Amino acid sequence: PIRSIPQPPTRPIVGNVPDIGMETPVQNLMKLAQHYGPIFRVSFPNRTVLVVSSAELVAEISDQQRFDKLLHGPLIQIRDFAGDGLFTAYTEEANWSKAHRLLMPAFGPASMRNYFDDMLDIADQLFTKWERQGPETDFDVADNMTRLTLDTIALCGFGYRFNSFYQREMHPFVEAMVRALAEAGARARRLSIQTKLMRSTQRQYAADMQYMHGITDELIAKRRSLPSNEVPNDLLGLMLNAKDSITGEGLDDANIRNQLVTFLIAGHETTSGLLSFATYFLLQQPEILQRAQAIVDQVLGDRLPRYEDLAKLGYLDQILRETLRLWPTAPVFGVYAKHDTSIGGFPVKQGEKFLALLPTLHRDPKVWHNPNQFDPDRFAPEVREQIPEHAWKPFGNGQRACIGRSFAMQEATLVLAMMLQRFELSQPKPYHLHVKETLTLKPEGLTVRARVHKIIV
Ligand code: MNH
Repeated sequence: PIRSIPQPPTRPIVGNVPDIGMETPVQNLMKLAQHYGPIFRVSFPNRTVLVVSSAELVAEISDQQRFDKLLHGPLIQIRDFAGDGLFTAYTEEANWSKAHRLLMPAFGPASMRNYFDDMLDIADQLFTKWERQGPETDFDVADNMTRLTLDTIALCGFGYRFNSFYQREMHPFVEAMVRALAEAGARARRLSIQTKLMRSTQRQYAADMQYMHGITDELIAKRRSLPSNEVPNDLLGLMLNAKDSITGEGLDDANIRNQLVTFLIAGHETTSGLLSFATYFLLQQPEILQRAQAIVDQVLGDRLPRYEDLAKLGYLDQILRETLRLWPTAPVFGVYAKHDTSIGGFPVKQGEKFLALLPTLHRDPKVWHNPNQFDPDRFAPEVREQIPEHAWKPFGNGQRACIGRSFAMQEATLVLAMMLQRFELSQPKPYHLHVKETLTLKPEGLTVRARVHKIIV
């Protein structure tokens, strides 16, 4: 018998938009998935999508023979400022495969080793500030981690210092980006007539896009002014100079600008959230915090971390993976059916759109025992092979998966290690988790105090 795919009751014109809401769409979808199960339909004014959240069904839509990346509503809007950059390019756009081939070397093992000193430089700025401000200061975790990850991608990728730790306010790039991302998300849920009537919102959106483009132009100009013997061989160097092995072409100027906006955004938002949620879980579970700190003390002693130490900090890697299981900071990815097919016994038409809802996938009770419990031992090396291939997908799928995965994990492991090496962390006041959504997720309002554990020079 053909079952039909469930859908929450719809209203005229707006469909299910009221069920999804504006502030916390992902958390609302998680609640709907509790109620409607591992596949359900939601309707927007101009489209409908199937929300999929069991390991079994996500394994099916991860089959690249039958499904390809979908630019879901907000991603189409983000093309306004990220254009055909890697993240928002269509797979069949020539610039996707060209940039993918050309930029891959910047994320290979040799490059990762190269980034280490710059990552250390920025993390040291953060923790020197914590030392100087002292044990009575309440630090806003997400704010501090955002300054850190933004400065890190700009320095490693483009040799540029935002110097966020030397300013009171967050760098204006972040403000412009957060507002533009929020507006892109909101546009995807509004009727276009609504947006047309919002004149001041439109002006702000245009100004924010112009500001971000201005920053990228500055990065390029600064690089072009360097004497040739000082030009680093980094991400920006590849963008400006490398030639694609297949077409023989380089990236054009418009595409370079799009890649710069893309990497400034994709290269910091999600890693910042990961570090913030990891701090949240460590404060929640002091036994895990202590076990991690003991390992850090043993591996690092009283000296600065070195690249070779990272491989010995596997328990921190487990903590980060478990954090990404419960709160994957890029919480959804989309695919569409390349031709007529079926999943889970439901017929599927060519072009049908799907969203993989990762926080619910990552709590599938058929895969995860006691799924809401934070337990890094799930990712212990002896047991992690037993996790089904498509049950944990915080970095997306297949050829369109995250290109920055090892960059993010290296940065987050190093920062966590340095934080635990230098400080005893504590929570100034009880904190009730409040997950803020911009497109990515962050624990809003989480604060921490840091008493010196070891002084590292
Ligand atoms: Mn990242 C794609 C998650 C860090 C640059 N990233 C993706 C996707 C997910 C993702 C999920 C796939 C999205 C989709 O299918 O629509 N990324 C993360 C997470 C972290 C992260 C959870 C940190 C934790 N990402 C980074 C970092 C960089 C980066 C750091 C850059 C330095 N990510 C990208 C780019 C893409 C991407 C670029 C698009 C890749 C492509 O489609 O070719």
